[in-house]
Amino acid sequence: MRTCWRDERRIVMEKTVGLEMNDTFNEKDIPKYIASYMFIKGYATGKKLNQTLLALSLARRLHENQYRKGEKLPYIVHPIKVCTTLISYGIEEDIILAAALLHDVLEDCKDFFPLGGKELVDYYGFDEEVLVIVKLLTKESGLNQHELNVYFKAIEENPKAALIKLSDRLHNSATLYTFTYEKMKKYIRETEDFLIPMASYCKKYYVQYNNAFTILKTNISALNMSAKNMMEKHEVSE
Ligand SMILES: [Mn+2]
Repeated sequence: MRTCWRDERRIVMEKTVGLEMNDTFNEKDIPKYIASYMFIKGYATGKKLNQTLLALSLARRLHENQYRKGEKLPYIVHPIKVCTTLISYGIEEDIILAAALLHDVLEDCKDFFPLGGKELVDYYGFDEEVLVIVKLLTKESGLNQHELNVYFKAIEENPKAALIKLSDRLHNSATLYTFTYEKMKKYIRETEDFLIPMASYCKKYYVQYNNAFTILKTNISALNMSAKNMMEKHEVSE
């Protein structure tokens, strides 16, 4: 009998990083993400987005038992949100949606990637471009201003990475209340200095994604503005 594409991947996956396809998932977490998980699964199945389907199940396994800081939500809600936001803004490219689902795995699941991410291509069969995008999005901690600038500029030169970065920022900006005061302030500043200019640049130069960049820019700007106003009020009343 012919083994199908997904069975082959499954065998490869079990052999390499010790992830078992029949692993059980934390029962209490499942209701918190399953609806949007199934939405992506249905959407990707209907459109035959194989990289996205593979990314969806891999991201779920890799982020299992990780939680969003300050929120009691399983971490996978975040990459899922970043992906569904892009779908709702009209993005339907397999590579982009797959990379959106995997955008935090090299940063947050290092133990599974002793080769630094090559595993995504060599073992899991992702397109080289998915790896390129995920690597662009992976940020070392403790970067200085110059390094940050280099990091954001490199993303800006790749419209697919930029779409994911901005969708990521939109979700994080919407959940800023989980941050400490200092971190919130830094984040708002960073959004102003790097992300909003990035959105303006991309909107102008990547016409094929103009619609998505326009909505991202509008929404991020609005959230950032209201967070900033709130913080200023707080400072005045101190
Ligand atoms: Mn993220």
